[in-house]
Amino acid sequence: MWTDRAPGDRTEYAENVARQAARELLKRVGTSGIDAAFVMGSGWKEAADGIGEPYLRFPVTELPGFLAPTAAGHAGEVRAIRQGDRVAIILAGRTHLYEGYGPLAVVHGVRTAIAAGARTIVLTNACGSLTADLPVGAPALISDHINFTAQTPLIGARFVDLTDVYSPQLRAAVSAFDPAIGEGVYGGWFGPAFETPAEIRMMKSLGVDLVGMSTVLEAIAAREGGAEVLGLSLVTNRAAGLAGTKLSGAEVLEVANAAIPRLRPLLSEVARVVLA
Ligand code: 8IG
Repeated sequence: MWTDRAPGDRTEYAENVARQAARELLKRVGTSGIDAAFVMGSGWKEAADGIGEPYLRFPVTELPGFLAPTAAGHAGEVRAIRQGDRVAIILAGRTHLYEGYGPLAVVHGVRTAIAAGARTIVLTNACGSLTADLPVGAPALISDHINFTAQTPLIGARFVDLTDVYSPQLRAAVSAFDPAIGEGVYGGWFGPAFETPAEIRMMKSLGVDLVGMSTVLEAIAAREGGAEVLGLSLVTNRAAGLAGTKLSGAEVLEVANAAIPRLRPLLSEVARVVLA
């Protein structure tokens, strides 16, 4: 449904599907609106209970426009948590560009959350690191991004300011809670192949610190929708050519599991801040 639309009407079409999904979401959540959404990337799902105990969970494919995720470690589940009279949803799993459904499918979760009222979008991911300052196993704040995908979720004359894509206030709150947390520029890569060592050298020279295959389009869609964005990465590998070894999916999940004890309290604090 996301790839067969004529140019020109596609963003409006996507917003309509998001409004339908939001209506269905709110029926189930049982409130007139939600306050925040957490998108859980690889490695973060297991730490998501730090956000709170869900009072509701269901397969994301039960909402209009959502696709069954194909990437390993992505369950494709919607959860809802309450904190006082605030509500957040957790999207455990996301659609990636490399799955081939296009940028509108990639940002549908973000658009749905915003159509349901979310003013804060927390985007998490697993990524590679280009710098020893952001070591394997550690979480990092995304300070800014470079979009290498040559894709955009915005079709039409939608000129969105991207000066502070990743909220300085939310970053400051996380840094105050975890002063040791690092911060870096995230390079968004189409995938699914990792970069070549030459591509990593190119990125390094352009100021990239972290590299992954998600987040950038969702952040753009969130800013267009007027929401604040927090970007959290978990470094699971050194980028291609920087370690002596090749990149493997198993290694990623292993590192992610070991990081759970550090990610869980971080997510608790983020939930406390964004649902205050
Ligand atoms: I996990 O090194 C993970 N995702 N593009 N490069 C890119 N995506 C990634 C990497 C990486 N590690």
